[in-house]
Amino acid sequence: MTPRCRNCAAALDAVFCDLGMQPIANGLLGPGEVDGPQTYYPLKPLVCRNCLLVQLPSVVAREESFNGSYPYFSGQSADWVRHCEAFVMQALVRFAPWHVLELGSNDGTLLRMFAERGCGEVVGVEPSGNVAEFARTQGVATVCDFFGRRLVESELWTPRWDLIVANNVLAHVPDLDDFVGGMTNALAPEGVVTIEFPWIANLVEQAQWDTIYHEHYSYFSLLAVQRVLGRRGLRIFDVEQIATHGGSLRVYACHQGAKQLTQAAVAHLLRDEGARRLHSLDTYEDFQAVPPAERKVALDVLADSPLRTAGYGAPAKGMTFLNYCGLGPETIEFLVDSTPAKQGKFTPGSRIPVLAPDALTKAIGRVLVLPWNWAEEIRAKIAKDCRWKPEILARPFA
Ligand code: DWN
Repeated sequence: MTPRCRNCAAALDAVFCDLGMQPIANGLLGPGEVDGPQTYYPLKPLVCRNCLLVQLPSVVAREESFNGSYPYFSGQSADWVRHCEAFVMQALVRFAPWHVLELGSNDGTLLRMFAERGCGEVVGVEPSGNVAEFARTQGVATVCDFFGRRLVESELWTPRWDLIVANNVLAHVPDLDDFVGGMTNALAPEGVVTIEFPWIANLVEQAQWDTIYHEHYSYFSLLAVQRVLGRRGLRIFDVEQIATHGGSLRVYACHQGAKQLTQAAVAHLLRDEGARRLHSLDTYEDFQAVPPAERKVALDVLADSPLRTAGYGAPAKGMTFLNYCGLGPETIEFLVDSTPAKQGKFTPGSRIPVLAPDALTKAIGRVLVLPWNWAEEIRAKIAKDCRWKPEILARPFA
């Protein structure tokens, strides 16, 4: 059956790229699973000829990724915590919200900051039970469920939310109509929605192909998000570029008829996207996901080395990289990651053990930083903790 665009329902047949069969990126394996069978799904994002939304067909159910053993806890990165602090202060000054709702609130890192600064009602919605439970231990009221129209009608009912925050969650939503429709129904008449997402301009122009994985259903331009929100009653009134996750956008939206004045930044960035040909189907159909040189360099550099190599960080993006390049424990002996939920597990597909950072001993002469988006923070940690100064590598290699 021909897949349909999750924004406009047009038939999808234009291919963005094809990264072969890949496991679920955050589907880390327990010790009892590492030798068992694994499930792989086609990682072949398509682009809608009608609205230019780049997207993975919904071949993987959201419950496969977001369940009781989701291993990503956003507070593990100090740079991310600093990013949240800056946003919270900016949002409090600009909007002075009382009722704050965060969608995909993860471990409560951001919401706790709103609660500590006196907001009257602070609630998170997080579908992964283990992460939601952790947030509750941090004192953050968290509804463990998938957000959408149904949840709004059942639990979050009255449209009282002055600020709805959706950071790095829109890409994870298979049913955009249900999710964004729920935002519209929950938002106070003069409320504001803020949405952060990796900007597809960087994926295309910097070949950030490893950010494509089974967990990210969609890959957004500003134009695509404007169309997704516009079809469900929301208007983008401001936008800014931010540095997180390889370069993202933060958009500010409100009800179509709300008083917020649309800032010139929106038109400017749309014009910029046009100039970068991101409003042209050809740009997406011609996308060469993995620079051939990079895959070869990865294999030459990593596989043919006298140095024993470990990886730093076990990010979802790292799973695409390891599996697409065919790198396993014979090349990268283990990964270290500060997230307790990832330690003692094995990477999906490549079956590389994930250990705590103290596993990095001087026997390791080379370290591959898999979350290149946090390379600076990780390089500083390696410099401080590894007195023998291992060689450090990070994408892009070419
Ligand atoms: O969209 C998503 C983004 C926001 O976060 C989700 N799909 C899941 C996740 O993607 P990711 O796993 O690629 O994100 P990160 O933030 O690049 O992952 C960094 C990993 O590295 C984490 O497992 C934590 C770890 N880490 C560490 O061990 N020591 C990170 C830093 C900075 C460190 O110092």
